[in-house]
Amino acid sequence: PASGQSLEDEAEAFVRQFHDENPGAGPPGRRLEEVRRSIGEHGTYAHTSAELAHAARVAWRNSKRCIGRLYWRNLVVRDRRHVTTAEGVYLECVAHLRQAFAHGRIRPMITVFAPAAPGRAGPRIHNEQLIRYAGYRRDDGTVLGDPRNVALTEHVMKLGWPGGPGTSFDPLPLLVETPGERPRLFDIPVESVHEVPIGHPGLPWFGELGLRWHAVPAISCMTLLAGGLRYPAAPFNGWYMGTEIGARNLADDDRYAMLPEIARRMGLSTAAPRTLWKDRALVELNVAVLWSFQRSGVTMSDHHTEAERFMRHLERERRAGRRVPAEWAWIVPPLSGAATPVFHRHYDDVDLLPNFVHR
Ligand code: HEM
Ligand code: NRG
Repeated sequence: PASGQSLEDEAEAFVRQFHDENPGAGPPGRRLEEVRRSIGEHGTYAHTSAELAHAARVAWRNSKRCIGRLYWRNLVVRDRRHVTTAEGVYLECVAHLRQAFAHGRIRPMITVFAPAAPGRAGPRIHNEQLIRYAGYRRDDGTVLGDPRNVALTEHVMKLGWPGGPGTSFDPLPLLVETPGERPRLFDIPVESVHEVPIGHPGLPWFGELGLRWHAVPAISCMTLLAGGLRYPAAPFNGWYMGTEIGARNLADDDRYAMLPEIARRMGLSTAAPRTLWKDRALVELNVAVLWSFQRSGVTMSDHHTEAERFMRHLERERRAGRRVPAEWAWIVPPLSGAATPVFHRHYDDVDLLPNFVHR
């Protein structure tokens, strides 16, 4: 159990919430009896598939760092609790990527594998996301690829990964651990890693930078907590908001750090901060990312649209009589924060269940 309550109490709160929010399911009495009996006899219980789907959607609704929650009811839930082998987990992750990509019309989706049970951990995916780019540390201390993933890259290479082709954008293999098996590595088929090459609508040289990014952000390092049960392998995805790539992944000093080169190519003086060369390079990089995803037919939202949607979400949830937990520092976009409505207010920073937590 997550909240410090007993399994029984968390299970009961969850079952009551499920029946409250799904009047079609009738009163909770019989289900509560059943769950109590199962916990008494086996030390655990199993969610019904309807409960599991509700748990995943509400966990998204309660994700206080996520600006994209307006569509929480539309989350597609793939119930794969019967899949327990590493190979099975890997194959289902590949299927998830294909179904979520959906030819570019990205669908928010979660695949839920077996929960942890008394005396048996569930399966686990060690990667932070299903698709991550390798970061190879060179002898001079610099990094080829994504510096964020140096530790994972070194780890999988120790486990036998021979390394990719040696570009700045080599997808890492999936590292899956199941109870009773050693962690195993699986290459994601190249045709399952959809990527967008980055160009710019008005700067012809931009494509020469060779930048690209994967289409689907699929977080695989968080545990789904619901009704006192833990689902350690429950990868989920939505679509990207442009700033995640344009103002962070490709821009941060400790990531791809592209701003100096972009500014140089734009002919800006990088001598003094007050010329705002970083800001001007950031804007063009973000224009490039948004334009490129659109050109490739891949769903992506901009931070103005996503902030507007989040304001609608706040209003809709208020009318439903629910609190909206949110963390200001994560909700406000990393570019033009105060030019979006989400900047100009306070949020309710509270932890509700079901939820996703870092391991
Ligand atoms: C965080 C956008 C879908 C759960 C975030 C962040 C953004 C975002 C911008 C902050 C990320 C960062 O700063 O690194 C979106 C958009 C979606 C979407 C545009 C489109 C539908 C989802 C879905 C789920 C989800 C489907 C779960 C079912 C989360 C969680 C975090 C998060 C748990 C916090 C991650 C962490 O602590 O590292 N989202 N999201 N989001 N989102 Fe969403
Ligand atoms: N910033 C991270 C992804 C974090 C989650 N963002 C989403 N989630 N859009 C990155 O890879 O840049 N989602 O489920 O859609």
